Amino acid sequence: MLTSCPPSWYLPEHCATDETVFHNRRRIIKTLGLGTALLPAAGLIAPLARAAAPSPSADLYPAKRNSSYALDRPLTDEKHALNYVNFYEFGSSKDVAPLAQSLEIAPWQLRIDGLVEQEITVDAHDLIRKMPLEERLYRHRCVEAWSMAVPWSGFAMKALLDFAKPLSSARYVVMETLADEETMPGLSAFWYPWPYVEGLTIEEATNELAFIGTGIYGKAMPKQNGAPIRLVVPWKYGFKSIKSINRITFSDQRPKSFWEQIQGREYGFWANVNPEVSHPRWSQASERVLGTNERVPTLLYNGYGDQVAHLYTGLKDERLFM
Ligand SMILES: Nc1nc2c(c(=O)[nH]1)N[C@H]1C(S)=C(S)[C@@H](COP(=O)(O)O)O[C@H]1N2
Ligand SMILES: [Mo]
Repeated sequence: MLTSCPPSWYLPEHCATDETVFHNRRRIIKTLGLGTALLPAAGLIAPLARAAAPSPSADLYPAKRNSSYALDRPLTDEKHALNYVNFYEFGSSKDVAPLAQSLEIAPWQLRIDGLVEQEITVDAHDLIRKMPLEERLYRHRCVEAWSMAVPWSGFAMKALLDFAKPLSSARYVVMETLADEETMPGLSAFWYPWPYVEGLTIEEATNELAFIGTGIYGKAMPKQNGAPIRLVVPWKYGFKSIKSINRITFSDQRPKSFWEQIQGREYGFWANVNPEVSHPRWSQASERVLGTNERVPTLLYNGYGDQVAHLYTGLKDERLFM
């Protein structure tokens, strides 16, 4: 999306506060000094050992396929979906799958707080075991104009809301990714507003398509794809589908998402797919299919208009498509 250098044309809002300047100094020292020297060891040796440990919920897969979610195109070859990833916590290249093996996914504390009947911290693997797991085939469209079609395992996000019991005053679900400097080398890019944050309205989160991904290709979620739990919202650009969630907050305030904080002119809250609304720097009319590199036309709401278009009828003044 952006390069790994601090964009000279933009000062992220969070860099303007004194407190952040203080934290950033620590990170600069880490980045320039010892941190860099240790990267080969921390980035390659320890992760290999951790990668060997299977997920504690690995026995739950494959989950039964829900045939209501079928596709008009072939599935993407697994090797592409698992090795061409966006996960900025591990770096800004697409090749971070080996680095992501340093993520420690068990135990995984998931905090549920804000406007809920009772705030709670649960272990993600215990939660997954209680949820109605199924497999769905979904299209995925990255804002960078590449796409894939993959079999996700997981459960309807509605089931998570039923578990969390938000108050009627809650209007948004705000999700955060773990931000751990020890295991996530991408966090040394101090100019990004960590932790990664995303949000949906309650209406979006309870729409039947909104899915919590816990696996892919009939197996527990690989670390690089957002283990142990991530969001999957296929009618929106891929950056909305936040990985490795460790906090879910119910709020009456609309959150400012990670990419919106970095460059609000290019990335907004709604981010619904629309081939007719260009990104300020490129067209969204077509997409490159991972694996074949074929170019195919992009579809409004990524082809899911029947299920979701009604969510936006009263919101004509909003920037729905970026
Ligand atoms: N925490 C976090 N979540 C994230 C990202 C990220 O960098 N960090 N990248 C997003 C983007 S841009 C895309 S396209 C998808 C990619 O998911 P995949 O690697 O499983 O295909 O994850 C999204 N979720
Ligand atoms: Mo993306």
